[in-house]
Amino acid sequence: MVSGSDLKVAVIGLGYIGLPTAAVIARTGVQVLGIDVSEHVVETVNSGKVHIEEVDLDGLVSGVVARGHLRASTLIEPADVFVIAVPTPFKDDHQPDIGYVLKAATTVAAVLKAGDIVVLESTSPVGTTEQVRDLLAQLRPDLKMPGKSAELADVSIAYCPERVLPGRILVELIDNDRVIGGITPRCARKALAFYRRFVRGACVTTTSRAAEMTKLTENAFRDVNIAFANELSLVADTIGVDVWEVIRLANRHPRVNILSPGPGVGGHCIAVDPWFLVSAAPEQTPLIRTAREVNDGKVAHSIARAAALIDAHPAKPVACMGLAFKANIDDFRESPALKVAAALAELYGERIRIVEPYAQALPKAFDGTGAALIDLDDAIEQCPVMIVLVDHEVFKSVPLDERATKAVYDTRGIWPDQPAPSPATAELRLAS
Ligand code: SAJ
Repeated sequence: MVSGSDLKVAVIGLGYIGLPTAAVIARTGVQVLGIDVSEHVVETVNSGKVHIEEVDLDGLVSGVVARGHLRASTLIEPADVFVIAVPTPFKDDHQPDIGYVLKAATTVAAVLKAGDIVVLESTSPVGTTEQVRDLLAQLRPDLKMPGKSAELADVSIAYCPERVLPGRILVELIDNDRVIGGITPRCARKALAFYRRFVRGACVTTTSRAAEMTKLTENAFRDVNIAFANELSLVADTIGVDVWEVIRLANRHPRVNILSPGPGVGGHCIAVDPWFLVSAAPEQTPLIRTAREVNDGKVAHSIARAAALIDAHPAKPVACMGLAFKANIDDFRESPALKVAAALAELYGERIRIVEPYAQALPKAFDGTGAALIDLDDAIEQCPVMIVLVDHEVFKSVPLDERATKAVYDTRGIWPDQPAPSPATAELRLAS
């Protein structure tokens, strides 16, 4: 591999993973070219700005762009390392869609040369990296591809999943351990040398297929564990017990660590990736599939419980607290909080007030419903009914004396000291 600052890296896809990755690599002094299909994204990055909210990303991007280490374009250029970080959604039937990955590989094929490294970072079904290799082989018959023959390959191809947590991306990109799966051991070693340039965590090599399954396993593990917490919340609701107290108590056991129930599981990873395992082995994955169904089902349950509380307080304004898919971020994609709030806005119209400090305006889902975006202070003043949907820090800090008289449905358990609802409301809750 080319050494030092002569190294040229192209990152394909400047989204939530690609842009921070490109910026972190550029910070090491390497020349990074970010490729995106969106003119808007390219222009934003080239002007030193960011199109996504992530802690400290704006300062980092403006710095590396100003120093000339990061540049964006819609057009690919030759490079020494290609990092593919594009979305891998699923289709309506929960089958994975690797179309963007294959399109990115086609883009790379146009400029690929002997000695280059191609790394796929997108969460992908097992076997995708081999499919990328096969596509590159088909498009570039002049280059020897790894694993195709006993001959030494011209290019190295590996899979290295991102595992960063939104809100902590810049820290975790550096500190988390990385799993690097090569099509061949030599591919893995080449990719390892690249990641060691900017990763402080341990870099562990394996095969591309094991690395692909590892990534899916991590997110399925979290989904199954959240489903357990969500199922407990359904049991507790049915029998009239405070699930938060039960979890706090159970977690005092040295080998029990139950996660938190919520209004469902959102984001573009945990609610998606387990389906890639289910689709690979449908007969062998009843647990993973059921966990997905339990978590998805929590949205309807939360709507019903919120509606019961709202019905118990006719004509009163209702504050829906939060729209983001999780705490302290501005990402509303696949958000259960947004789904619950939008359904309540459809049902109750202008009675619904949305509090979301991370939104400038209400998302399209609220168009025509009459729901309004208000700030937290107005909600505390105006709304006797409160539905907590996101555990934003700013919501947690509302003291009891400002909410003691409110009728609250707290899907996130952020206000453990909230007085129990009146008996009439409790009955409605149990009936829902
Ligand atoms: N959630 C709960 N209860 C919990 C924890 C989470 O309801 O106890 C909900 C959140 O509110 C949110 C969803 O689950 O709606 C997912 O949030 P998250 O914080 O668990 O995960 P993500 O989607 O932000 O990031 C995950 C991480 N994976 C794991 O923790 C195994 C991250 O490390 C991955 O890099 C990321 O997916 C990804 O890109 O795959």
